[in-house]
Amino acid sequence: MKRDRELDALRRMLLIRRFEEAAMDIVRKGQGIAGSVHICIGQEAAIVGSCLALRDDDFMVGYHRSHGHPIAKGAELGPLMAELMGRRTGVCRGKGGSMHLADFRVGSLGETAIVGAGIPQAVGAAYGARVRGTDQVALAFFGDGAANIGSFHEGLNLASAWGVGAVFVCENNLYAMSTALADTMACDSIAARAAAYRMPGMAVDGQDVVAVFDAVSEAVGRARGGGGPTLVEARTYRYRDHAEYGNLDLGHRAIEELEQWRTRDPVDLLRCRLRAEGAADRELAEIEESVAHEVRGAVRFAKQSPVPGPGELFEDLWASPPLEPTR
Ligand SMILES: Cc1ncc(C[n+]2csc(CCOP(=O)(O)OP(=O)(O)O)c2C)c(N)n1
Ligand SMILES: [Mg+2]
Repeated sequence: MKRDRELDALRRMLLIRRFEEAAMDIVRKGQGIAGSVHICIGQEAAIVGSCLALRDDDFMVGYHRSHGHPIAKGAELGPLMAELMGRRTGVCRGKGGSMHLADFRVGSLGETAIVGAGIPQAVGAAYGARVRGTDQVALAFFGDGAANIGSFHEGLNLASAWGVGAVFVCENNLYAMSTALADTMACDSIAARAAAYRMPGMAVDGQDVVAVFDAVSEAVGRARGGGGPTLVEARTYRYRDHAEYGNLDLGHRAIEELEQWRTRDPVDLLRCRLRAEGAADRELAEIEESVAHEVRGAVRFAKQSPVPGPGELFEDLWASPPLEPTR
């Protein structure tokens, strides 16, 4: 990875972290995010390393823990925060919320709360690119829990049978809600499952953005060149609970495990690498400052935006409503 790209990776990873810290703050203070948010802090290298391997016109599908993915793909922060807050200026005009961010302008096709459901969608997007005769690649992100779901197997099977340009990136954070992967998976490698679908499987250190970028770049190159799909397993860790309601509850895991992973924090690792390569503290501090400024602006934009009115309820939906609203 070239130095400029490493600096860009740091910027994007910090954007994700600060954006999510701001979102957690809004949730805790009850300032306008309904329900919970699923925080990806700790997993930023897997997300950014993968998205940096894509072209702007490539496609990306996220999952329920996917505020970071559109950010890594280049989406504007203001409309994303506005979506979390249900505002009319949100990427889905305030009707999707935290788990349904889609920003077609950057190839972010959307997210879903149905575990594993994005995987076949990416296969469809990759197939669509072939039908249109473009060389666009479609990348699906998902968790380790999704790798035990039927749509993972259906999606990988068809992608390989049809040889489409899809890349499957599993963010293995070792848990599905409060269930440890070790308790529910019959083998200890998700990447090894690729063999069953006659595609390459790669396991990569998900804390190291450069390692992820290199692995996913190889997979994207193969997909774009007609070589078919690849499964990449990025081993990583989430710092927060499954979903964020307020205080951290480590009921299902040991604090020592969390502290151990924090010693290999993805943002810290990249900062260390950049310093070793000669980056000045001032240069890194400037990135921090501009990121903080951007996130403050996004929060201000979201809070100042109006909520959609009742008359907009049926706008932008897939089909027209069969019935008029009664009130
Ligand atoms: C089909 C389906 N089954 C169960 C759930 C409930 N559920 C939501 S998130 C989740 C765990 C997902 O774990 P993983 O795929 O590892 O993603 P992570 O939350 O760790 O990022 C479950 C079981 C769901 N939303 N959809
Ligand atoms: Mg998981």
